[in-house]
Amino acid sequence: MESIKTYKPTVSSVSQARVLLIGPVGAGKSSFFNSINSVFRGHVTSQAISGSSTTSLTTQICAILSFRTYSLKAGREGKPLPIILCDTMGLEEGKGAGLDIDDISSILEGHLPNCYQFNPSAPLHSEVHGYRKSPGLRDKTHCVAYVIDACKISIMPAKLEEKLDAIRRKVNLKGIPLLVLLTKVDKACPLVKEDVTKIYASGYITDMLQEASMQLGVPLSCVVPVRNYSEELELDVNCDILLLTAVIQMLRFADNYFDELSDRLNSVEMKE
Ligand SMILES: Nc1nc2c(ncn2[C@@H]2O[C@H](COP(=O)(O)OP(=O)(O)O)[C@@H](O)[C@H]2O)c(=O)[nH]1
Ligand SMILES: [Mg+2]
Repeated sequence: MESIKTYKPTVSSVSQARVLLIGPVGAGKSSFFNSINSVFRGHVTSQAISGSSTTSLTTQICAILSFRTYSLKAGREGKPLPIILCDTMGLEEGKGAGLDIDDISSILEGHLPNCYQFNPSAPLHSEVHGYRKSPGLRDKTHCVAYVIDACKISIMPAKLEEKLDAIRRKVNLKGIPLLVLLTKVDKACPLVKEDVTKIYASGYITDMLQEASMQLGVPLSCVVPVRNYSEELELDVNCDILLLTAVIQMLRFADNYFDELSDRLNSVEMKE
């Protein structure tokens, strides 16, 4: 917690690392934000609406607030944490459903205002209220996290896989680091459900991490298992450890982005 609180991006114009969460409805994006918020609050909270059924009212409400940024604080009256989590509306399989590649691009580039509502029948254009025409480095995405349900990794629809593949290529081109949050590890393995410290001893989980790495085209070291707070009322230090490890990984990846950026700038200057 301390190393997260004291993290500072290496670029002076940026005070917070901006991490974009992308994944299908129900994967645990809102729950991840809630869980991190809970760890720093010291008790379980649920600011972001999270829902269980894809047709439930809560999910519909979530979809209305289809893009929003969440800031986190170190405790109830604490200072803002140097990380911002951006939550997107679910990524649906079909074309024309959910976020499309161009919307993702606008988010990555920092054009979208907070709480932007996507309209599937009218594409995003630069005249929408709050659209940032020339976003700064602080508005851009510094790290992308795919949020994927561990139980669904082996039954991922081909359309969704294609979409994630296309986004990965775009994200790679922009030099933005990508990691995968594998959620619901408790549901995926009874051993882990009982005792989350068994996570790296579980054969199931090892297989799932490997499968996620292969299917999504990211190195195994970029797949991070987490167990979000979902039904429980009390914090558990072992869940906290996984959650905080994921955040630290995000911050290290954001650092890679900033380093890469200054390298690119230097080589441009050298050419000139
Ligand atoms: N058991 C378990 N349930 C989870 C976990 N993460 C999320 N959930 C549940 O999965 C459902 C969907 O989560 P939500 O955060 O709304 O998904 P989103 O659509 O990606 O924002 C909710 O009922 C959560 O309580 C997890 O790690 N373990
Ligand atoms: Mg959500």
